[in-house]
Amino acid sequence: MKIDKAEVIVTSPDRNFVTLKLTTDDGLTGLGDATLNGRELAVVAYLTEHVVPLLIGLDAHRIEDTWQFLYRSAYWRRGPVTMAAIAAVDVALWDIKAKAAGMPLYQLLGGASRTGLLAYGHASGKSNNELFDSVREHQEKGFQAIRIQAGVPGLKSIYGIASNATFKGNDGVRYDHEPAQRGAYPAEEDWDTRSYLRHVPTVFEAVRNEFGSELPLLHDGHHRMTPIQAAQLGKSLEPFDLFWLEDCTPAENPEALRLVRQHTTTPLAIGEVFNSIWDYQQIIREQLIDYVRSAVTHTGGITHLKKVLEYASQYQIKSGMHGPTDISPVGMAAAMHLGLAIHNFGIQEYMQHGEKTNRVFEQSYTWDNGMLHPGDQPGLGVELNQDEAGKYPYEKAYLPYNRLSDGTVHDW
Ligand code: CS2
Ligand code: MG
Repeated sequence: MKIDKAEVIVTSPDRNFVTLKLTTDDGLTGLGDATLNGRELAVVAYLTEHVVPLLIGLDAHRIEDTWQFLYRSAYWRRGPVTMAAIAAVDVALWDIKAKAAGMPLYQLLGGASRTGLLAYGHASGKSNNELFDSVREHQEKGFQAIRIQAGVPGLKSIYGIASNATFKGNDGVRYDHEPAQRGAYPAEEDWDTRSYLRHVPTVFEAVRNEFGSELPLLHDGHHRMTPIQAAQLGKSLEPFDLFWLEDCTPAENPEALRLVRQHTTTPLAIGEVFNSIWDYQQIIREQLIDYVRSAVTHTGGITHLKKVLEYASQYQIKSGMHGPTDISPVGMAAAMHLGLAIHNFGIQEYMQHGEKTNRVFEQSYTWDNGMLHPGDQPGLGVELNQDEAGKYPYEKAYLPYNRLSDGTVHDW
């Protein structure tokens, strides 16, 4: 079974997505997500110019060998663009192999280790009342775990607050927070860590008082704190028993997490901007995190992320795969199949895609009482409607960036 055709499909229904579609000489097709939010066209070029020409004629069954060929033959290794491109090929080949076997993909990964995948959604609000409404809406939609992001007094705009926290579109109420704004230049947001550190504990105290102590609550620090500030926040949130504090400090310096770990027992999740096992090596070996945040889409696909999670399982570290709307339905399906099969599944991020996106990507996953399941269609269970995709051409979009009050650029 040879790869006969490889297409890079860019479409922008609710936001930009890059999808690789492989077709074999016996007519089987496979999809892979290659979306890198704000840098989509870099991956398009990497695939179109440097990868697609090498795929034609390869044996579609040789997934590991193709992975190693694309990784090692490039000479220049790792990085989000390379690993997103390799991920797209990898997932498309897994999709094909599972279709050829007549099985849902998770069956080829060892079969189901659970009946469903606990998911968490994103609640947000500029005020506590707006936040509480958003939490209630997520509970009404079935979410059993909820991420809490709140406005900070004195800051004009801040990460994670939906422009319209409850998007009342044709597909009903949907939390809609696409951080990447369409436009020719990144939006500038403001930031002040001290205001944030003073405010966040009051938000979680209010949420616990309103919703009780049982509801699993998560929070995303989004890379903005120094290690000692992250330690301070983790410690101040201990009374509110978080499921996790995410990206508490920029992850390029793994040793920073040693200091955070010394000061707080709040569980830590890191890795949505990581793209290889080597990014995790020290923080897994030293048990500096509790959850691996990578998405299949950005970490070399199912083949590589499965290796990361197997390494993490030796240290009782679990998965917490990245799943915002910039992970396409193809990437989400890959995450669900992998999450269903591995033993050390933790939780799956799940921001529901919009109506237009769901028309472009025909999916067979299920969402029931806060649990996801990839479904039992052969393969990934996602098909791309190329006519529908053609209605939505690419539109340049950038993630925002931060400046402090004195104008210094800061992590967003
Ligand atoms: C966030 C993302 O979902 C998350 O945890 O960190 O919204 C992130 O900001 C975007 O995926 C970046 O593209
Ligand atoms: Mg995050």
